[in-house]
Amino acid sequence: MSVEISGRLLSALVNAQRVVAFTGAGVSAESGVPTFRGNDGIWEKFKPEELANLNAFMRSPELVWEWYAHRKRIIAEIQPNPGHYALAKMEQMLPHFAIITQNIDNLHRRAGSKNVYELHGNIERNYCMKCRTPYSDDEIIGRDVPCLPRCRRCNGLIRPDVVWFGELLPEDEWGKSVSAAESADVLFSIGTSGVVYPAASIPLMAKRQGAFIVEINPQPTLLTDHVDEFLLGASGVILPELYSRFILEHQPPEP
Ligand code: BJW
Ligand code: ZN
Repeated sequence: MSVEISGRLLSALVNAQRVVAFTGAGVSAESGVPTFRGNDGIWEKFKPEELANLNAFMRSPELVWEWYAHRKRIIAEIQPNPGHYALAKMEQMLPHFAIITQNIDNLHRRAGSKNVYELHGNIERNYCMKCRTPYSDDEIIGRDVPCLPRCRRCNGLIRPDVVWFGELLPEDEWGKSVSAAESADVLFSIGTSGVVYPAASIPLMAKRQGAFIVEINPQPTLLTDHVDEFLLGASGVILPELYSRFILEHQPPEP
C-alpha cells in the first residue's frame, strides 16, 4: 500500500528546525502492545479507567499487580517496530527532535531514540509508596508477584512507576514537553485517541504557537479536525515511508 505524503508536509519537515513526535499506544500496536481504547482496545477484563488509579490499587492491589505483571511480561518479550525505528532515525537527521510519549513501554528508547519525555512513567520501574525506594523488575518479579511486592526497607507497598488517573504528571517531563511543543515547527500526533488530559493538550499547544500539525492514525480522533495533515493508516507503515521521502528531499542531489 503506497502512502500519500504531500509536498506541503515534506517541505514543512525539511525546513523545520524543531520537530516533535507526540505518541500514544497506537505506535506500539504493531509491536504487539494492546491499545487502551477504540476498536482495537482489547482490555476486556481490565479497563484502564477502573484499574489505573490509586483507589483501585488500594482496594485490590493484587488485581492491579496482576494487570501490570501481565503487561510487563508482554512488553519484555516484544520489540520496537518500524515506526519506532523511523522516529529514532529522524532524530539523527534533524537539528532538534523530541518524542513526547504517553507510553510506558520504553520502546522508543529501545529503538534508539534519545530525547524522550515520558509523560505517564515507565513500566520497567517501580517504587515503594512509603519511602520512594526504587525497585527494578528483577528485584520484585518472581519474588512477590502475583503476591504483593513489598519494600525491603520499610515493608511499604511497591507500585509500578506509572501515572494513574487523578495523579500529577512528572513535573520535569511535563515542563520540557510543554517547552518542546510550544517551540515546535512541526508536531506529529501519532497513535493516540487524544482523550486523556493534560497530555492531549500538547498538540493544541503547538498549534496555538503556529506549528504545522500532522496526525497519523488508522481512524479519525478528536484532534483530526484541527490538524494540517491527517495520514490515515498504521504508524509502522507510514513513518518508514515518511522517513524515506524525507531523506530523498533532505539530501542534496549527487553532483
Ligand atoms: C494506531 C494503530 C497503529 C491503533 N498505528 N495508530 C474530565 C474531563 C477532562 C479531564 C478529566 C476529567 N475527569 C478526569 C480528568 C483527568 C484525567 C483524564 O484525562 N480523564 C479522561 C479519560 C476523561 N487525567 C488525569 O487524571 C491525569 N492527571 C491529571 O489530570 O492530574 C491533575 C489532577 C489531579 C487530581 C485530580 C484530578 C486531576 C493523569 C492521566 C494518567 C493516564 N494514565 C494512563 C495509564 C498509564 C499507566 C498504564 O499504562 O498502566 O495512561 S491511562 C491510558 O490512557 C495511558 C495512556 O497513556 C493514556 C492515553 O491513551 P492513548 O495512548 O491515547 O491510547 P488509546 O488506546 O486511547 O488510543 C490508541 C490510538 O491508537 C487510537 O486512536 C487508535 O486508532 C490508534 N491506533 N493502532 C497508529 N497501528
Ligand atoms: Zn519503603
